[in-house]
Amino acid sequence: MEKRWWHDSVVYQIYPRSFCDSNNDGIGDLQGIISKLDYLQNLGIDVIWLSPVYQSPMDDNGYDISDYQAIAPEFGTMDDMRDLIEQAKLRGIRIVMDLVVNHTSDEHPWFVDAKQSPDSDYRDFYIWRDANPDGTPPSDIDSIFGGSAWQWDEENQQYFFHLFSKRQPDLNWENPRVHDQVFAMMNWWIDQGIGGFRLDVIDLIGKEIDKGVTGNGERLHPLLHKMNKATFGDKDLLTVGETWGATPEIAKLYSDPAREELSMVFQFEHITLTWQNGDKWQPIPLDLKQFKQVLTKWQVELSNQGWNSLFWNNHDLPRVVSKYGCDKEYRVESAKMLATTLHFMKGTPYIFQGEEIGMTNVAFDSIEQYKDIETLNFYKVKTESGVSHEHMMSAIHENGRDNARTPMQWNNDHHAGFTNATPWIEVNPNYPEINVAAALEDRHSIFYHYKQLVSLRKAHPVVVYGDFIPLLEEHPQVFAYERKDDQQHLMVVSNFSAETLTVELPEHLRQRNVTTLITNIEPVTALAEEITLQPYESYALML
Ligand code: TEU
Ligand code: CA
Repeated sequence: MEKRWWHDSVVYQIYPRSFCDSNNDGIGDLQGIISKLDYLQNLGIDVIWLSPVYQSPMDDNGYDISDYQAIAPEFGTMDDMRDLIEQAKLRGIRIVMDLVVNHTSDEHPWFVDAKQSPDSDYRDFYIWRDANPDGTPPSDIDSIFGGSAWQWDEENQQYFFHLFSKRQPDLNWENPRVHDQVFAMMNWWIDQGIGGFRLDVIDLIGKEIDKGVTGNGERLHPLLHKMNKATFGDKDLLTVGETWGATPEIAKLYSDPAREELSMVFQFEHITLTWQNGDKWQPIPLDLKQFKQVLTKWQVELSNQGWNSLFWNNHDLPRVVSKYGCDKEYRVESAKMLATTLHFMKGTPYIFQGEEIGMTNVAFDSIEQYKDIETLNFYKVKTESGVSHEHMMSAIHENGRDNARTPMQWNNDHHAGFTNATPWIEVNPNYPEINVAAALEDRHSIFYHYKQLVSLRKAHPVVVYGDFIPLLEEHPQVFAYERKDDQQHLMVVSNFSAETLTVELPEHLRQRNVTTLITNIEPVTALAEEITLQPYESYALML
């Protein structure tokens, strides 16, 4: 496999609105991020994935863009953006921009113009269709945010198409003029010195509405190849596609370097295992055996072709320690265990802001305290269709996107040091205990565990390129695997339960002295026939 710079990199995702507020208006901003670059350098990360900071009416917190080449005033100015790129570079950190080109905001000048009349030059930048003879929408495709994907436009007497909110009209990627404009915009950003792109819901741009195709259409891969050739292809940039519907076969199409599409994709198969029938509002408990099967499949299938991205959470998902660990008495142990399990796999790891200090889900009492459009839309749709308020609140506590979006907890001052003003969304009340200042003072903190994981990846090529071999596959509570290359051999063992377990080791791992690379309890120096694991105990051993 040809080595690329992102293979041994670790990416840190920033959700700007919730990271750090420099001017006390209650909203995180670019200068706030700049003020925390030393903190990120200390953690050791190589790349920041910056969620959208472009000009936007903020219907979906910036995933609705009205000008791709301007910064939203609440986040700062283009000078601040240049400052961020430069200040990050001085610390060896590259900035990956979030590229949202499945749709724009309804305030984007293209859409404003398109709406003016059917003869607009930009009409075909979007997807317009007549109503059925009985007035109903042209098809029954649903919006991912609830309701129909078709919005009736009274003035135009036509429907337009939106897979997300009605303020996020989908671009028409069947129109080559859309390609030209988007590619020019991407090249402009590349010229600003960015490190790459995270491509929002990119599996949807090959859609063919009249055939009822949205995700993974036939047009998708040729389009991405075209984008690669027209923009980042020869620029040595990291590109990661958000692809909810990817299977390993599909992921190879995107990320096999020979095909010249993307560096890697985010796949969500392990995430949706705790959603009953794919419905996040019907959460079900984690089945660890299934979880291991899915992750193992991805590790094995992409071992020689393509590249994995590794993540437990992001700005759309609940906090990992609450979801797969224990956010109460074993918060510290289980957060470290989850980190070790992820960071020793093959692929590029992503840390979501606050994960490195073990931030947890939040459980607001009232729906009024929630800000996320998806949460609010579904609360309405579901309760109107008969789902109880109690059920929805508990599903929101479990899987709502605002779990990830409460402000970053910097210290135990008022509002967790995020702002001096009233924050746009309330701080998690556990900030006096869980915050960066406390983590930095405690050499056994989750923060230092992450820092060590980042540096172990750089110190040991086997972590980056070694083969992944699953271990104890049938065990319902232990996630274990080996990593191996010609020189080095690692074993990673994690107890995903709050029980003390004794586990028999396979023959080939018994009776040897070992070196512990990282642990959340005590170092291990030798292996006998079996091992005893404390609640959430986890370690990586060099054999
Ligand atoms: O997310 C795509 C997406 O499908 C999510 O909305 C997802 O289905 C849901 O939140 C799962 O819980 C991307 C962005 O990451 C998200 O923040 C945006 O809202 C969305 O696209 C639209 O741009
Ligand atoms: Ca601010």
